[in-house]
Amino acid sequence: MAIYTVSKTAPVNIATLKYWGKRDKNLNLPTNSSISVTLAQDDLRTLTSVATSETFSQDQLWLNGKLESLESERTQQCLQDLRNLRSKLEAGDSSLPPMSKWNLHIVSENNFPTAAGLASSAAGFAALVAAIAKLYELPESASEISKIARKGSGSACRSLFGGYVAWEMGSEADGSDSKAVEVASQSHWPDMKAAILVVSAAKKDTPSTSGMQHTVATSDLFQERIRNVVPKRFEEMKQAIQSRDFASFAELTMRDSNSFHATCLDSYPPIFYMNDTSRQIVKLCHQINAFYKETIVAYTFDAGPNAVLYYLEQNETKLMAFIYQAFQRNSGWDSKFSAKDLAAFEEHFTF
Ligand code: 2P0
Repeated sequence: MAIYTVSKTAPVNIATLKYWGKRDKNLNLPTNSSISVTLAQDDLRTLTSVATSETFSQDQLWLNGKLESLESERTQQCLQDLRNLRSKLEAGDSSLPPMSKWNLHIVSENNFPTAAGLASSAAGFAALVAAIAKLYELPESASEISKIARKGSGSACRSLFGGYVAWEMGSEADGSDSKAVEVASQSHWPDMKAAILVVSAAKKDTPSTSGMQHTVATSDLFQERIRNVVPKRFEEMKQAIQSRDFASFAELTMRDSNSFHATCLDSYPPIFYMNDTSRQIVKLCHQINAFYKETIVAYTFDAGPNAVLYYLEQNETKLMAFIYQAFQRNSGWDSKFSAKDLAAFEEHFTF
């Protein structure tokens, strides 16, 4: 009996305009559109291999070497949607093997520690859905397939594309227009780099799904964010990416991270994702930009304390000089950058 098998990778994506809030929990429909940058294929990514055969007696999943349950409603939804599309294909071509009726074996591995507090569900669901879509030879576009990944985890829809990606929130109640689209390919702005500063590897204490529902239900500031802040920012950020305007991209990114965390703080009781170290990093980035009299770095924080810094490759030495210095001087992040410190840095480094 034949076994059909396919492998796919999907990288982690880091939002620069944050998804936070659902208007439909079951379909994972967001309250606002979002934008992200997908990391390169050889950086943080999930590799998923799928196999199907008439002989497999049940669906099975091995995640990072461990047998895991496939029973979650979200996963079942993704599998069902993919099988429905395959079934339609089979109905039109009787020469195709009837894979839609067969069980799947899925092996999925992250090349980064799942416990490092870095978003893994986005890459995980994107790789799962992309691998099965390829196995089933589905003709649908990446945007169409992204709608299935979205049901697994909202942010997963954006990892179906490389480069700069928008998740358009859509307006249909059935989610048929809530999908990811490419804003620009990675090669459009290839010198963009991301550095991840792991502040804490501990598991976050408020999971994203319940955290965002709590914010939607209790924060007044959140209403202002989705009505009056994000729609304008969505257009401005796409424009900044298209015109490779780093200063604008960086300011919008930092403002949006701050806005998202402000709505968390405005939730009642409040949710804290950033910690003192995160806030030191925010301060440091602003000091670095002030020091160079040019915006060379942007920070962003997701539902946890770890920082992602965006910068252009040509500014790497300028940025890292400060980052290493901050670590060395303080054996941690308890840094206070006085004017004297900054003057000393200037003497110390030739950029
Ligand atoms: C984002 N986050 O845009 C935002 C910013 C976290 C902060 O997407 O419930 O794991 O699975 O749809 O996608 C994290 O939320 O939530 C997230 P579900 P998801 O990247």
